[in-house]
Amino acid sequence: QFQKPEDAIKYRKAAFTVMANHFGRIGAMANGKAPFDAKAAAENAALVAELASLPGTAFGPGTDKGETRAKPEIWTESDKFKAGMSKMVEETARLNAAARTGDLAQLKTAFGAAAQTCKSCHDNFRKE
Ligand code: ASC
Repeated sequence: QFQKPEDAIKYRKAAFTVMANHFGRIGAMANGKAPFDAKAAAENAALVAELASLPGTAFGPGTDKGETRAKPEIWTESDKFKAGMSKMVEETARLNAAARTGDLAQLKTAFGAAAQTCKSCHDNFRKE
């Protein structure tokens, strides 16, 4: 799947970067910083939900060293890490469903829940 550990590190960072971009576009609407566009929100949420499952595949053995802010706890508390990743996948699926309703209130709620799953892993598993 990955030739070298550094390829996996690059891959997961790229996946997070693209995901954060599209998540941020939804966030701007949810936080009133951009006009609500239901179609754009749905397109972005579909992308986020699809991308959410990718980075978790790239934390294999040997990918704890190099250009990464990944904390060792990812591997020493891997059940907790995997549960956090699964929670992100679940909440981004909910965000996708909420975006498809076209209802801004539902989008805001689901965005907040999804953002909390990002934050929780950053707090626990990412270095400053
Ligand atoms: C974002 C983004 C994150 C999360 C996080 C939520 O828009 O890029 O990493 O939300 O900041 O607290």
